[in-house]
Amino acid sequence: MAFATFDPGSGPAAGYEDGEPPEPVERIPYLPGTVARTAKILVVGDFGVGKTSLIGSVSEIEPLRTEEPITQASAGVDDLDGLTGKTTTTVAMDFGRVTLNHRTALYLFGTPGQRRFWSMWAGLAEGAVGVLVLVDARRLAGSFDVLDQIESHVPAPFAVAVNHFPDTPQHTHDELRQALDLLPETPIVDCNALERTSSIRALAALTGHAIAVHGRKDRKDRPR
Ligand SMILES: Nc1nc2c(ncn2[C@@H]2O[C@H](COP(=O)(O)OP(=O)(O)O)[C@@H](O)[C@H]2O)c(=O)[nH]1
Ligand SMILES: [Mg+2]
Repeated sequence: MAFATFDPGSGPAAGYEDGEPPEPVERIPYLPGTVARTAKILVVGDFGVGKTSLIGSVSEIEPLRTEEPITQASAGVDDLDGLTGKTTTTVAMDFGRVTLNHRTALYLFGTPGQRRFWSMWAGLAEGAVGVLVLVDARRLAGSFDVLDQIESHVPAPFAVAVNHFPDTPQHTHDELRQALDLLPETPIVDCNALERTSSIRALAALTGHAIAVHGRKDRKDRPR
């Protein structure tokens, strides 16, 4: 695969204060004519980590959302601890599209975070070149099983994006790598799912990693 890299600049993800409006996104209904390659990316993560927000912040097409109000019926089933303000939840999937550079567009498929929907992940992952695992460092334990599920049921390479909320504790990447038991080559990036540039930077890190992994696999499979 020969993707050009996207460089949206460096620096830490800016933190949004609660109530601050997200960056507006310019919607572009049609794929630019220069795009020669499209890739499918799965966005996964525990309930409330920011999957719907990330896809909404980057998508150039009106994102497909399947949000429904959280009702009393989910009390005791979905863990809302630490999630004040979350009133809706994804019940099927999120879908969006982003042009990473003039040649490459990504189609983003967001999975529902509730455990009872995890059996859908393997199906949604079919054909995906990579998986972005969003993590909320305030509730790290919720991400352990997500990573297990990805490692055991989804063969695509993955990267971890730590979504920063205003009260997210400061952890180094080494501490997070250890806590989440990640391999040294698994990328960890910081992001703010409400901010387009930051979210694209996370997707670009995943795409770069996926290309490297697929490239190594292709070379290994090539007859000598
Ligand atoms: N401050 C802040 N809030 C966020 C961020 N990402 C998501 N949220 C909020 O967290 C809640 C859950 O996000 P959502 O995208 O629905 O999570 P999902 O369940 O993973 O799809 C929503 O109220 C979002 O507005 C972020 O980066 N910063
Ligand atoms: Mg959602």
